Amino acid sequence: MPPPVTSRTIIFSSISSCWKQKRPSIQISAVSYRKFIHFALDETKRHTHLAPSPLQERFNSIISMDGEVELQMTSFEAPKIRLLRSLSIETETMQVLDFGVFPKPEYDVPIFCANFFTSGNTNIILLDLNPLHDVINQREYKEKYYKSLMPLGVKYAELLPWGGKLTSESLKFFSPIVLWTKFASSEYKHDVLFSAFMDYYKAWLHLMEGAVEETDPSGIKCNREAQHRYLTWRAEKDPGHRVLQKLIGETQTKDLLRNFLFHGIVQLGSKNFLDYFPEYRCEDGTINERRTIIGKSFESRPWDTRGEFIGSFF
Ligand code: BLA
Repeated sequence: MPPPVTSRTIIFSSISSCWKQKRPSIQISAVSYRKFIHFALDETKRHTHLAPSPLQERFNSIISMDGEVELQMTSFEAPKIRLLRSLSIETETMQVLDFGVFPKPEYDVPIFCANFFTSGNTNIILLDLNPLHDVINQREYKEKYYKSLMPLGVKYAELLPWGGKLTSESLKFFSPIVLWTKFASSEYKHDVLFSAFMDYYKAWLHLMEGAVEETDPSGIKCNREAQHRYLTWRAEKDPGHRVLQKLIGETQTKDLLRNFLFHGIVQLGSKNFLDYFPEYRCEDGTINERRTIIGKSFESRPWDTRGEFIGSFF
């Protein structure tokens, strides 16, 4: 019989040496992010009409090169949503969720972003409503979407404290309510993460529901380019690349990144990575493989509780 579905299940190992010592070793079975995806899909369906994405046919399941790991993919679209997609990996030792929702260019709402990497006892977590436009210098955009969400962000930033220094360039893709955290697995932390995910997703759906369609072609162009720049950044520099490459090799990883996870790179614009991020250009014209040119920084949370940016880019 399968074990009951809880975020953690305690298994008493039957390894004989443990029993001999009358001290069963306690193993914590792997966390699962499956319920996160179920919640998001159910909740989305309560607000809008989800239709399968044309990408679903080609991106459904990939088996790793060693035949041991399955990467599972799901994708949908909706009247205001260009692409809702998830990638999940669940093995005994590693659990990954990359869940993202990208609005159509007619809407300037943020991009929903949940990236969870769990390996053994370690959890590397990024949860945010990634802003489409600059929230460090553009007060209007920041206030439009994040002012009312600050109490939510402050609550969870206390429960899931800042994860320490990170690629400085990434910060411009984050909002004042970003949750960037690392923690050792515990039932409590995973429950908090699930609550945060549910609350952030409901908040995002609410923004989406209230979003008014942009009709001015220059406004649509601006949204499209901002999303294209975001996709271009992530398809090139996302920290998960190395793990994916190890599992499925370079060619399949590139295909997965460009045509599924960050689909839109080809469709939404024609600029390339170096057009957007020229500081990564090497002398021979190639892209610098380092993830950061500036270096890692932001030891502590660079946003205050009112959503003011208090960090510095030097
Ligand atoms: C680490 N993932 C990180 C870090 C961030 C993110 C900020 C800290 C390292 C750093 O400084 O960059 C996540 N960064 C993001 C996100 C954005 C960004 C979401 O700029 C969006 C704009 N992570 C995944 C997936 C895997 C994964 C799918 O999302 C694996 C398949 C792994 N992330 C992963 C690993 C690390 C990490 C292994 C630690 C190793 C490292 O720092 O390189």
